[in-house]
Amino acid sequence: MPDTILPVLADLRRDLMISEIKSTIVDVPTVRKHKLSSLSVTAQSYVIVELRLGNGVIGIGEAATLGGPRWSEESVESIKATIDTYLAPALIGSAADRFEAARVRMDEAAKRNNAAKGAIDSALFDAVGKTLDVRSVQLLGGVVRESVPVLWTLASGDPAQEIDEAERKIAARLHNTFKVKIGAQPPEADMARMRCLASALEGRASLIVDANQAWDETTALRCLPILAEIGVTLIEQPLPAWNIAGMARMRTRSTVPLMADECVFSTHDMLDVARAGAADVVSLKLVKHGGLLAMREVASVARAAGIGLYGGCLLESSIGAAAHLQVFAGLRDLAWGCEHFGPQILTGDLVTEPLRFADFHIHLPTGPGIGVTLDQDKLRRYARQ
Ligand code: MUC
Ligand code: MG
Repeated sequence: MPDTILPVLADLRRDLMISEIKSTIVDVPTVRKHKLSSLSVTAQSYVIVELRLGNGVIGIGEAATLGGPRWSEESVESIKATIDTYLAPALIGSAADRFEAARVRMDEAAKRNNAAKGAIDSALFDAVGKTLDVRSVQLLGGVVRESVPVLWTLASGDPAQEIDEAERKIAARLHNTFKVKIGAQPPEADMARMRCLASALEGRASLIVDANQAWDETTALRCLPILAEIGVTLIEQPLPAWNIAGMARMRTRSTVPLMADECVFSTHDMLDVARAGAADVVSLKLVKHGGLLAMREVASVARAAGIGLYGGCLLESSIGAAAHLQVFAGLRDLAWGCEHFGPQILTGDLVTEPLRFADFHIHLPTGPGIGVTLDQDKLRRYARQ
C-alpha cells in the first residue's frame, strides 16, 4: 500500500485514463409494429459503446435512433462513423472523470451529433461510477428518488389492439398512463380513435398524445377542444419543430398543457421555447441533449422558466434507459414521470438483468455506474453483420 496520498492519486489517474472506445450497431426486433406520424419500426437500432479505462473497467452507453435518420438527423450508421472517426480519437488518453472537459473535446471534434455524444457520456459516467463503486447519480448530485412513474405508448394505430394492450398493462400493474401516437392518419380518424380509447379506459388510465410534428396550426386548433373534452392530459409536439411561435399561439388557446419534444435539443432551444411561452412541459432525452450533464442543464433552464419536466425516451433498451434514470433520479422535480417503456417493447434486452418495472414505476438499479451489465452473448446475437 502506498503511504502517501500522492501515489494513490497517480494510480487513480492511470486507472481512469480512457484507453479504448468500441462501438457496435445492433438491431433488436420489437414485439409489434410501432407507428409514429412519419415512420414505423419493427426493430429498434442502437449503437452500443464500450469504453475501457486504464484499470480494465468497461463503461457502457447506448445511442438510440428511430427509423434511421428520420426522428432526428442521426442514424446508427452516422453515429458509429462519428464515434469511430472523430469522438473516440479525441478522447483516448484523456481522463474519464473530467466529464466537462470530455464534452469540450467532443464538441471540438464534432458539431451536434448529440446521440453519439450521449452514448459516450453515458459510458464515461458508467466507467467512473464502476471504478469508484458508486451509482452515476451520485456523481451528479445524489439520489432524490429510487423509482419514476412510467407510461406505455400505444402505437399500432388499431384501437381494438390498443385497448387490449392497455388492459393487459393495467392488469399487470405495469402502466396506467398511455401515450398515443397520432398523426399517421387523418386527424378525424385519430380523434375517433382517441374517443374510443378514452371511453374504454375511462377512470382507470390517463392518456397523453404525441403528434410528432404532424399537424399544422389550423388542424391543431380544430383538434384541441376534442382532446380537452375527452380528458387528454398532455399534448406533445403537435406542430413542426420550427414553429415555436405557433406553439405559443396554440398554448394561449389550450386548456391542455403542451409538451416540447423535437423543438428542444440544446439549452438555447430550451431558452427560446421558454421566452416564447411555447410549452408547459419539456421531454428530456439523451439523444437530443448529448449527455447526462447536458440533460441536467436543459432541465435547469426549464425549471428556471417554470416549465415542467418529463423523462423522454427513444425506445432505449435497459442500457439507455438506465443512463436516463441516473439523471431522472437526481432531478429535484420530475412532475410528469417518464416513458422508459423501451426495454419492454423489445423481443430481447441487451443486459444480464433488465430494469425492473413494478407498481406502475420503473426502478433505479442499485449497482454502480449506470447499474446494468452488458450481456456479450446478446450483443453478438443482435449485432449487425
Ligand atoms: C417521441 O417522439 O417521443 C418516444 C416514445 C415513442 O413511442 O416514440 C418516442 C419518440
Ligand atoms: Mg415525442
